[in-house]
Amino acid sequence: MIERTFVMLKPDAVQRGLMGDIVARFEAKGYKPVAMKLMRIPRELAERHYGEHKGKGFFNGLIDYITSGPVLAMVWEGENIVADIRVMMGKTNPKDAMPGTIRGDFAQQTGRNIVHGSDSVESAKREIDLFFNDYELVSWTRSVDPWLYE
Ligand code: DAT
Ligand code: MG
Repeated sequence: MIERTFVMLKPDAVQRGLMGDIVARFEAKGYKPVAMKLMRIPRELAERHYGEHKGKGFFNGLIDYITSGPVLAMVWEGENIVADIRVMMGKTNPKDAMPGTIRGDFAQQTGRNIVHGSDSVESAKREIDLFFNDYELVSWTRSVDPWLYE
């Protein structure tokens, strides 16, 4: 199934100059970019995005972190992409993330784990809606698609 997922490179990824490395992994895998924007997340949007964690001990720190600088908000498309990008990201705590994963290769602490990816198709729809207008989602045909999908 071709799906879309919401991926966000967090302020530490932007500050550390890792955007290109991470985007390159998704491109190399053959995923198709559908939307990208560099933005500073308003606090209210951050709280809605992470609504499921409201009331937890780390919530305020998480909101401070995610609003502390620009993020790269993106939508990517591909076969089974929602679950598969979670695998490419690695475990939430980078200490448990395998080498070869984004968090395993580039991060050390849960509170600085550099990347967000939707955890289900439903979450992806909700998060894409939160961050992007319809006109910002680009549907396009790519000439290499027959070399990725039979
Ligand atoms: P994920 O980002 O892997 O989907 P999550 O949805 O459980 O993980 O949590 C969202 C973010 O909140 C996570 O990327 C980092 C932060 N976080 C989660 N659990 C935490 C904890 N126990 N202590 C500190 N930060 C935490
Ligand atoms: Mg999550």
